[in-house]
Amino acid sequence: MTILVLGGDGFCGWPTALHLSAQGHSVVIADNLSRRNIDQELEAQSLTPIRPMGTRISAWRELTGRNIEFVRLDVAEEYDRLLALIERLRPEAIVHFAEQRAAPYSMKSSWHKRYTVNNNLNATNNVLAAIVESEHDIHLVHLGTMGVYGYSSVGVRLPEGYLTVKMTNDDGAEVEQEILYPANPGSIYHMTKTQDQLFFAFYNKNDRVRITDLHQGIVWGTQTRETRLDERLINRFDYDGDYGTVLNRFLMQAAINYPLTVHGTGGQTRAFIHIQDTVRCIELAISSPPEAGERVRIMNQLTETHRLIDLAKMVSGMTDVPIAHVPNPRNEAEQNDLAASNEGLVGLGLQPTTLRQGLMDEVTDIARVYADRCDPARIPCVSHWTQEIADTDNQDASTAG
Ligand code: NAD
Ligand code: USQ
Repeated sequence: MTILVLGGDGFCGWPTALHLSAQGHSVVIADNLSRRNIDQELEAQSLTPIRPMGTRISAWRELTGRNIEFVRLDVAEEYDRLLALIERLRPEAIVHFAEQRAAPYSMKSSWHKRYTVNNNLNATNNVLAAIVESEHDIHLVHLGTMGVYGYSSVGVRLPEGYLTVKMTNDDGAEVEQEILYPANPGSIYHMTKTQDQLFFAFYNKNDRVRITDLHQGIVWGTQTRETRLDERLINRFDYDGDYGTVLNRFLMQAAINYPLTVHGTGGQTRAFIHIQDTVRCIELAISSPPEAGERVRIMNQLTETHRLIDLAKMVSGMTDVPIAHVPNPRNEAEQNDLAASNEGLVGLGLQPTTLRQGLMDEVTDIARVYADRCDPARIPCVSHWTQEIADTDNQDASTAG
């Protein structure tokens, strides 16, 4: 199959591109390298030494004899080039990772809110419009988020995307309808993902575009079978306060003996998946496309759920690094329950990597090895959800100081 990977230089995109190439697919990456530019803006860098795209691709060719083409392209801004690329490649599948994905980054300022909305919504609309204009039957696989459902305790297992609701009509009769699960985003970034869902529903209904939307949990880990082959293929590892996600941050903090930064009580429950399972899920989604005319297929891409305090205790127990309850910069529930179905991907053959299997390897093989590249000044989360939260945080800091 020819597969176009949009955002294929990123944390999920790069190992996915390698994995699909290793499976024998013809893979083309399009990426505008905006994530690398954001590192410059934030004066942060991946804990792991990620190589320039040219080096990554030539190392892959040298090791495996397989070619990956790279096109530097802004999916949100360069519609004509995107369309021309799709018309040239005629891919069977497009995997869409090309969005600004950090919630804290999306909440830093009005500029960051506007950038995230403009980038993410235009990227998704452009891909869909280009698929329609190309007149090719292309399966779009999108990386969405578990965050579209929100994190309030509802007391039921979250379904995979859709909810059956019952309403009473004017004659008193009960009418049943299937709707998208009510969106409840917790950040501007998460909000863009809820809006992506409406684009998908519309293009699917109007143009019969075949779409799989994967509602992914927080990805942890760094390496996959393919990125491990050579250091030039190493995947990125974000640990800074904007892009670092919670479990990888805890692992890196443990490696440098930095008290684990639990926001508030740590009663927040979140969904998790290892990066090796991410690439496998995408492979499964590609190999099992929806039929023509089928509604958008939504699958929850997670393998387990955990309370943050339990994760912190687990990491602390393995490493003896203490836990620090820091003020929460986010506007989110202090605690929530979370149970979610993941039958779709498990049914297709996903065999989950559990957290306990790889946690300590991650500390020893990655976090400790590259600990000298860490700048501890980049660890605190300095993006506040509201001015009021920022003011309270600053007041607390000056009182403590
Ligand atoms: P990332 O920032 O590492 O990668 C995104 C890539 O897309 C980057 O290489 C960036 O340069 C590129 N990109 C962004 N905007 C672009 C544009 N307009 N044109 C071309 N390229 C563009 O993020 P990631 O962690 O790999 O996440 C990939 C996708 O998976 C995101 O859509 C994210 O919402 C989703 N996701 C990630 C996680 C996670 O924990 N990392 C969890 C759930 C869902
Ligand atoms: N948190 C801490 N300490 C930290 C960092 C975060 O307690 O040092 C807390 C946050 O307050 C939050 C939780 O950990 O309650 C998760 O934060 P996160 O940054 O790990 O994850 P999130 O902002 O939700 O975003 C990440 C990805 C995003 C993806 C999402 C999946 O960056 O692209 O969509 O995970 S999900 O969480 O399922 O919505």
